[in-house]
Amino acid sequence: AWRKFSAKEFKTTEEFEAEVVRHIETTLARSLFNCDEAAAYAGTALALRDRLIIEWNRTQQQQTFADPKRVYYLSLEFLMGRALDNAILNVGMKDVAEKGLAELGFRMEDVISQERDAALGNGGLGRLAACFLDSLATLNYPAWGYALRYRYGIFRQEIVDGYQVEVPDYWLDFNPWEFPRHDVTVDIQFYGSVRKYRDDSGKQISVWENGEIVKAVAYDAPIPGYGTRTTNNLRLWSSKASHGEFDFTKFNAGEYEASVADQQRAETISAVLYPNDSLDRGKELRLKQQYFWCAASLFDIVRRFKKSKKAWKEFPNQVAIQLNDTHPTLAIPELMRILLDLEGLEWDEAWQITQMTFGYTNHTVMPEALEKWSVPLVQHLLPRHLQLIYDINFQFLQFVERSFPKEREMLGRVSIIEESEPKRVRMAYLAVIGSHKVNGVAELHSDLVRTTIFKDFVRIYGPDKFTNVTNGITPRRWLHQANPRLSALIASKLGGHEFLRDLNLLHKIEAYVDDKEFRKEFQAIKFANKKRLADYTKEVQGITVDPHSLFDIQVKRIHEYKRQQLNIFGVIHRYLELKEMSPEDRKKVQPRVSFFGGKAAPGYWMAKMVIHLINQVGKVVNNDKDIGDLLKVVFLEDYNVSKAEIITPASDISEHISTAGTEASGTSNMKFVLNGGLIIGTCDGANIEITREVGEDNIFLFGNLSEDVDDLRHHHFYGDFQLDPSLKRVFDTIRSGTFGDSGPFTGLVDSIVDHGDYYLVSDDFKSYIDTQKLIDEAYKDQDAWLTKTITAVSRMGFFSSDRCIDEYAEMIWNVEPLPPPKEN
Ligand code: 26W
Repeated sequence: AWRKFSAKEFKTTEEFEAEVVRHIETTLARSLFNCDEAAAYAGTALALRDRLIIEWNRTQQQQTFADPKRVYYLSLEFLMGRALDNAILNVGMKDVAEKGLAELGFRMEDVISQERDAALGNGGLGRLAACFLDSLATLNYPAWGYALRYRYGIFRQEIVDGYQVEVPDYWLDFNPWEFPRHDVTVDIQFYGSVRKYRDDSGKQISVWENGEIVKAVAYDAPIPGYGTRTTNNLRLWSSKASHGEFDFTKFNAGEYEASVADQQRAETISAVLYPNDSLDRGKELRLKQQYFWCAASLFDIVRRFKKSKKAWKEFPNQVAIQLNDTHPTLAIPELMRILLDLEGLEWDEAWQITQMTFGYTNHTVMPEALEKWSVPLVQHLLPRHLQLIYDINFQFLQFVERSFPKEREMLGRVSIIEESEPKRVRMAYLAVIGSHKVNGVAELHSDLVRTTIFKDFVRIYGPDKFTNVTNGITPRRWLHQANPRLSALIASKLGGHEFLRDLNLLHKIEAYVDDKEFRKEFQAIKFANKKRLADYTKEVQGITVDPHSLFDIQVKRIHEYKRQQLNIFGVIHRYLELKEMSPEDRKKVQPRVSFFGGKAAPGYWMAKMVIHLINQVGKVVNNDKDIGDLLKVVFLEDYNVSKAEIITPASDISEHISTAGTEASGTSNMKFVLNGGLIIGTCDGANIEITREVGEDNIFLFGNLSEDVDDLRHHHFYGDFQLDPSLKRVFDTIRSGTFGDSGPFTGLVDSIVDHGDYYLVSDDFKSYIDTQKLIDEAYKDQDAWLTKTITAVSRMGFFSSDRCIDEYAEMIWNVEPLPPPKEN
């Protein structure tokens, strides 16, 4: 029914084509005679954009008039990927565009692939934020995303001689999806000092002055919902020198260079996305980014609130701000600064408003990822905020002291200020203290949040402040767009695409698990998707793989805790077994392709050596004539969102094998199962809930449990550590030079043999390779395998990010949807 909304749609193919042509000729000033795919992309994007803008403006107007409570999602990362395909889908004109482009002589797929990814994120956290925006718009929640407009997104990865090389990602050359708002700017202050005085009534006033000013300029991007006219806004801030082009006083004084240098320094703030996703490095520029973005966003939010002329106590009824990890935690003291210093509220009222406004999502319990800013650095850059943080801490510790008078040691443990040298601000504690709800992202993770890092805070605030919202993924991108043929098959059985808005409807396809025709098509789709990845692998990596093989895929950031090393050691083990098999036995072997993909943080040596090892093993195995198609190893270069859309639908098995208790949730696990692949995984993150939903028979779990990890680690040091014998053989092979110079791999091997095997690779190795054997056997029974995959897909409804967003809305934000008016 929603298709009749006229503003979003072209009525005819001709109308669409005319608009594409008009944009190519006039907006781009290009002749149709040399119209290449890049021009076709630009014309299509611009034509579509015109339709989007109408609904975008309408939505914003409606929200302004209705003035409902809004959600503001503060995330330093939004890993959006490409916009065109999604816009075409959400505007509801896939068929028109496909036909129109064909008539103009283009294949839609080729045109779509002209677009560069908007890669403003590292991995899971950034992609989650992108899925959330899609769901927020689809469910008609009045919501804004706030982030930075990085000139360089996550680096492009090239593999040279088997090593990762980072190449800058300058992505803004042509970006039709952003709209500069040169009239929406905010002055942001850094450095300076705080002057205190008493006003006539004797009230203490703090003035932050004599700082350096940098301008924040807003760039907006439309976020269309699926099957609705709601089009929300993603606002990205760009930094600029406060005096415009350059400083005229300096210029006139003959200091031309200095004036340009000032400008460049200001623009550096939003220049580049930090490529670390699990290590806090405490760099000043990163703190600058965080404050710049928080201050600009809060100013914007407060400005919008003040337009409604409501009393300050109404602020939490109008505004919900979600902190995506601790990166935006400075928003808490910044709101306090606005309320106290600029608006003149009293402490208690300001604090109550602040706490009621914020919610904090934690995405990791690993200590090295928890942000702690050095006190001298904060003092220097944000003197007023440091005072406020100390004031917040003082009030909080008083409260703790009153509540637990007999537990003095607790005060030091929970203090926002860590008494180290130098002292550091524990941002996670500040986030907990300044929010009314704290959530983890999968059940196990939320339990760990409650029992480990925030244990004391559960006692202080009571258990209700801490909750769980299990992550989800948008079925629009991760089913319909990535796997159109599977989406069509499901739609053909369910009588339409409603399941894309209500993913629980998928359970109805379980009724077709024995349906011959359905099974045939389901299997054919999987094969076609594997064929597509095989073609891609040939084209890009130059490696030939047989799509009849079992496709085993692990794509995610490279990290020791995610244990790609376990996977590649397993591959080496498999290779050694194959080598010693008789020709007879080899005939019975299930051929397999092991795909890897993912970026290593540029400074993360160990992760880079894992990439190198994978490539070296690939070189040897793939050229071993003796082994042929029995085993191939592929490292897919530069894994990103648009590549994930090709890779995800092509797995038979995907690997989610983190050390138990370390992967907060994982979200690609959900994507792979939704696309008809099974999982090999540990009892970690959302794997546990996936098991609960799809059933134990439809997933391959292995390895030690989270509750045993501490004891195992202890044992490595104080007990007698026995290296798994098969793993020892793998290490001997590496050391012997089978995969080239073993020097680069010393650290990898030593971390397990000599340095305590923190990630329990040895402890889990046997269980891992045994489970891989089970998988080989299970895969040979193609009928039973197919039954498992279909069953699993039908039970994945829970993992829609729509469910997830509804939970946030109800439990944390207390916001209601604002549906678009009926078309008159
Ligand atoms: C300070 C450096 C830094 C930067 C980013 C530390 C930590 C992060 C993120 C929290 C890392 C991240 O992406 N975490 C992932 O979040 C996903 C969404 O909730 C989860 O599915 C993943 O399990 C978790 O690793």
